Amino acid sequence: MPYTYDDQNIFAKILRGEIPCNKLAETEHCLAFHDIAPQAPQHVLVIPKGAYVNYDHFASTASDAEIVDFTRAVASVCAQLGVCPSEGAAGYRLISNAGPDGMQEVPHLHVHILAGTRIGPLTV
Ligand code: D5M
Repeated sequence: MPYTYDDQNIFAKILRGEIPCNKLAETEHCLAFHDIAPQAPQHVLVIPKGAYVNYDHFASTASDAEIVDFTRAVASVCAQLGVCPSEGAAGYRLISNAGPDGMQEVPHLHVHILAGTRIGPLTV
């Protein structure tokens, strides 16, 4: 089934500047902003600027430059938040929900960065 992207989703509106966000960082291909309903003391979303529904859409169709930029942007935001174990901090969790089973609400690829507390075990 081909990927269909709804350009009326809320993150597309943020990218077009139609609604505000609490921006943390921006790169050529990505935007990072604070989640509006934080689930941890630090809860940031990183999104590509391109029109990708989810991770598998992005990984199969984005350019290498976009993929590298996105991967590094996530790590850079973790560093900015001061949560990287490689720098002696206590760590973080990355989550990217996809589709109904993943309980994805916003159909634009995003990675959640959750940190600032001991995140519980993964459960289903
Ligand atoms: O998560 C979608 C996430 O997007 C959820 O944690 C709330 C967040 N959200 C929704 N609207 C906004 C705005 N306007 N700013 C910031 N964060 C927002 P999902 O993985 O799709 O379930």
